[in-house]
Amino acid sequence: MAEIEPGARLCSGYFDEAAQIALLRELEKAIARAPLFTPTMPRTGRPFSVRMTNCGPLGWVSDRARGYRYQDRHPETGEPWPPIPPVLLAAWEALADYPHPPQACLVNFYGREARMSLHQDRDEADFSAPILSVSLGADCRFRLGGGKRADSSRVFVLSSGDVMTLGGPARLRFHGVDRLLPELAPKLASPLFAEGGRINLTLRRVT
Ligand SMILES: O=C(O)CCC(=O)C(=O)O
Ligand SMILES: [Mn+2]
Repeated sequence: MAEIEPGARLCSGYFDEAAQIALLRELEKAIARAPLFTPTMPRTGRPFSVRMTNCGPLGWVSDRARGYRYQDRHPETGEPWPPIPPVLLAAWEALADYPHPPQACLVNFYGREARMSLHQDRDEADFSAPILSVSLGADCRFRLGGGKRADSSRVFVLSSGDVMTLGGPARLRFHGVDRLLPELAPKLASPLFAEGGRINLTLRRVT
């Protein structure tokens, strides 16, 4: 576990290949119940380049009419989100240093061209809990900025099995994904990665 910036910790290879494959099987089941959807930006209605779904009591969603928010139902099926896979709860317990379990697990699916622009995670009522983020699949260029959008930023490569936590002084730092890197490593066998891509799982306390 390396502290890459105050409050930002990177645990490279936290999940070994067997654990990554077990987690992927759980995600295949979760996505069968709660299909990936394409969120849209508040006001403009512009589609995100990532597709998303969630696990847990609450899920993060966004659309033109109602903007960024958490809700307890899938926006398209109207069903509750599937439970957070136990291996992710165990990772939270081991790494989050927080006395309560996560309430939301956002699942971001990045196709080869997807990216995520610089943003803060600030739709949660309580910033005392960290964000815990797990990478699966293709490597990406992850950008970590400062507390203001214009602050300088640094790029880190996140690889399959890596876990990053943003807590304390890093909890509200801007961050984003510039792009995926060409896949040199063998792909994880999963129908989800038939055309490559990356999955990011973000565990959060919400209320
Ligand atoms: O994909 C990532 O590594 C970051 C995802 C993220 O920042 C988010 O979902 O808020
Ligand atoms: Mn984020």
